[in-house]
Amino acid sequence: MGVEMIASALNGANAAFLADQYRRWVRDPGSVDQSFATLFDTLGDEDRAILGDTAGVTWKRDGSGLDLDVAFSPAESGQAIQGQVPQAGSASPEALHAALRDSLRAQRLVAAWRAKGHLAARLDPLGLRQRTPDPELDPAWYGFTAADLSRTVWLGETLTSLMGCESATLGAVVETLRTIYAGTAGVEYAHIADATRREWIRSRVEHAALHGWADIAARRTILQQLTEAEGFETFCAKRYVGVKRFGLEGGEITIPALHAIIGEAVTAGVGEVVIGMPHRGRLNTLVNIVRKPFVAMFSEFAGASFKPDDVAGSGDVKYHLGSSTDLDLEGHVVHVSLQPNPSHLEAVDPVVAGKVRARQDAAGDTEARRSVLGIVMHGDAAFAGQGIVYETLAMSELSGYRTGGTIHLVVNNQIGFTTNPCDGYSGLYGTDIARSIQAPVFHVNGDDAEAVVFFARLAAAYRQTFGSDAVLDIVCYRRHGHNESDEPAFTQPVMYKAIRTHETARTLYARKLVADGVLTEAEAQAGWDAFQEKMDSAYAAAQTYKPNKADWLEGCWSGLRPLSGADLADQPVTGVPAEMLRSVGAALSAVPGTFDVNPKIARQLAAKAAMFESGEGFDWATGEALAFGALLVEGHAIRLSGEDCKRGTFSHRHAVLTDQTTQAEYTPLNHVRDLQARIEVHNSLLSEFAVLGYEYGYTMAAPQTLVLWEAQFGDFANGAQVIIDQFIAAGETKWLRMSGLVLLLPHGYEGQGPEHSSARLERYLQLCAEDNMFVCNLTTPANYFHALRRQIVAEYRKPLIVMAPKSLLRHRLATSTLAEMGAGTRFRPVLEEIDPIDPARTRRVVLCSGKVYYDLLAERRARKLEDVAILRLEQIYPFPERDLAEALKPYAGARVVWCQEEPQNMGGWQFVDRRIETVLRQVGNASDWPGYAGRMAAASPATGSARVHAEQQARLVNAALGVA
Ligand SMILES: Cc1ncc(C[n+]2csc(CCOP(=O)(O)OP(=O)(O)O)c2C)c(N)n1
Ligand SMILES: [Mg+2]
Repeated sequence: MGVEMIASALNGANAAFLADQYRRWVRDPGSVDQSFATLFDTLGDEDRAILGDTAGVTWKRDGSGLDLDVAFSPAESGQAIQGQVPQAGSASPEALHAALRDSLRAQRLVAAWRAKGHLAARLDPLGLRQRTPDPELDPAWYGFTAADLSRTVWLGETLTSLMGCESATLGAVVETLRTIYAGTAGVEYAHIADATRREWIRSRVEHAALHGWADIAARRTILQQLTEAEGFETFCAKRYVGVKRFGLEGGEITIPALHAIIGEAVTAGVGEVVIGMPHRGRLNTLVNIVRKPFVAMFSEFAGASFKPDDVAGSGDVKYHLGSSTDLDLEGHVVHVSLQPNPSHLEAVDPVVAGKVRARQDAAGDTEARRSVLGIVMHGDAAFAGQGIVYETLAMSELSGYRTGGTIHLVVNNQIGFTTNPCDGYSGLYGTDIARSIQAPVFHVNGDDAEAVVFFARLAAAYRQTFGSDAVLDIVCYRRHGHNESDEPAFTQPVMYKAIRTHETARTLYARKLVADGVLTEAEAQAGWDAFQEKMDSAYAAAQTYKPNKADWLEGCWSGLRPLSGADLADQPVTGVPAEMLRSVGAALSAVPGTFDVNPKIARQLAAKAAMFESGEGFDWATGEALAFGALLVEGHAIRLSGEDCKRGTFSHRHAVLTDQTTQAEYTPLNHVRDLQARIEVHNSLLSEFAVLGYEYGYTMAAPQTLVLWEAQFGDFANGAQVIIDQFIAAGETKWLRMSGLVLLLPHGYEGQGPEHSSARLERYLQLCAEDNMFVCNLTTPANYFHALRRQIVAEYRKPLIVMAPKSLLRHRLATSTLAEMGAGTRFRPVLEEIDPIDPARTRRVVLCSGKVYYDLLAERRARKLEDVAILRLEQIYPFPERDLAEALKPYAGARVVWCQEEPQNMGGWQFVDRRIETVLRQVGNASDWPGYAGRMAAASPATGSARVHAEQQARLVNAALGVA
């Protein structure tokens, strides 16, 4: 309709003239004749958009001047036809109508190619995967016939940016589009809503010649990097036949791509790069990118450890280990590290992001966040299948978690173990999830080395420009089986038939360079031989090589040391002078006069002030705030993140207050005194796996910051089980990487049903050995205060798992005094009887942990029992054997009973029973083993019925106290 109207309304004008009028009208509606103004006013959105594009009124050059932005030179295209813009009135209305229709249709065609051209790209080096041609990329879809291809169409600015002219034959336009968008790279960027970003990509992709950019030096460098990548794999295959290394063969171009990303980023100011990656090609990356010495690598191949013998630790297989180095890239020094990781694919993604964030914070780069770059490599199957990929992507732009963009490099070998892509994901590409965060995705054929390097640099430049994630999907193949002893032809016979005759990326590239006269065949061969010789000598040296130091307590970790047995014998002093606590208290109970505080919060602030006046009645939240405040005053930053943790799930924390008029936020703890560290509290996205992984990653690079993750309810942490099992519990012994991360896991049986009762204490206890972490089920704010401070005051770092309270947050008895946190005080792993119970007359000792203590205490007081003592085990691991023995000694004649709320197969019982037994023997107690009072073994942690809960709870309390 619009098209017809324009054509007839013009009556003798032409498309170019029309576009010019439109351009003027957009700038100033009064500058054109009223009839045009009326016409343009009545245009529909789509026609207006097309006309706008044609007239070039929406297209803005951003002129950022990156050298990737190779200036377009029309001479290069060879197909461009300089269009003649006919003058108004020089053609018949019919001809003008036809020309205009051509223009508008061709516009749609161009738009389709920009959005969907990647579907026609030749991405598979094996040429096996063919997509059905997309009709929207065919001129016929728009009504053009084969005869129309030779007709000149006028496309104005649209074509200038593509071909350097305003008109060209339709055939030439299609050819140009095909060359750019359907060559060896497919660019997905049309989904990006921000036009500036789209234009940034479009202009670079359309203007830059993918293959013209590399000079001789650059081409020789790419060949050298391919030689090193392939040379290393070849050498390992020859020397270590059948040894598992998850070789990179078929995807060697990954190494030049990594070099390119790092090089581009460093030129743009990046000083540090943190890499995470899976098994595939890890050894290659270690030696060729992170510069792990070949000699160290080959000594590990020979079975030697990665660490000196006098450093404890169980170690890990070599394709999980990390390493780091300082590289000097043409005068720019960059620190590059590769994170260790477990087999669990993609679990390292958020860990890398968290570590990057910590390094940025340490550098004071808290706004732009460009100084430290995270690169995460992925297998194609894992990227498509693992939910943690999405969770990590989803965090990337959030204020508490952003890192200025991560570069994702997918080593897309078109297979996952034995699984074909058609069974690996739904949708178009295995990378489709990245579109959900507006990330551009560059798919590149791994056999086109220069295209891969071009897009690697483009991804890095995009990240540096916009501070957002970008994805480089290198489509390659896996030359051998999943690992070195696997037979791929069982399941992929056709693919492997093609692979057997497919030449390596290095061979292809070397031949190309020889053909282009960049170097001679002899030179290429000499490069290969030189590298093999280098490895031969490293191999020889490896036979006697011994690592002389472990790399774990350097840089920001210096000053810390591994935990020793003596550390557990005596708790460090974690109390602080009362004046310091009071100064924190003053900040906690006040808001600026201009702040419109919620009236209920105002009452809470007054209650806090009263605590400090009396020195008594400190509740849980205040104990926590005091621990935080004292650390901040001492110069330690704090980072707390989790779902709704600013306020606190149970509305108890209010670490960040909200102005009732302006919604402005105020964090009292950041106002204790002028020179203090800062606390950051972040409400996280609704994820456990990624957020816990992220905070763990943060602790990797911030040993002097107290980092806490809080679960909404404790058992939601099981969504993050991989981080707990593979990183938190075992990271130190496997990789020599300490973490002081704190997990706050709300726990306690209060009738709220199966999922809101238990934080699955038993799971953590099962993971405890070799003093790998603290597991506490605390009952007093003071002990919580000390446990938190111990995380930083100690000279080592250990994760701390806290079964955190719910009802105890407001329990009248679950309070502490200021004196219990004062100078000289410390954490108390066992709390003894608080009532005047005479040990000599005590018939029964109930040993318990956590909230059930208060149920027992209340019942004993109600029944006025005077021969039952109640002791609390505040720290369950490391098991405080000596403290427990001290506490039990006075009750030699009493029966000892373990009481827990959890079912018998859960909670602490199965972990503590034998340990208590040992202590009973030590102190010569009358009972040889502890009795059990708790819920019966159960499949589900708790009943859904509040009534049944109450009955069970009363029964177990009575059983513990030995009453009916
Ligand atoms: C979370 C997880 N599940 C399963 C595995 C077992 N596994 C190891 S490699 C692999 C296939 C990975 O395929 P892809 O991601 O494409 O990487 P590629 O080996 O092809 O490089 C599988 C299933 C694993 N390591 N981690
Ligand atoms: Mg794969």
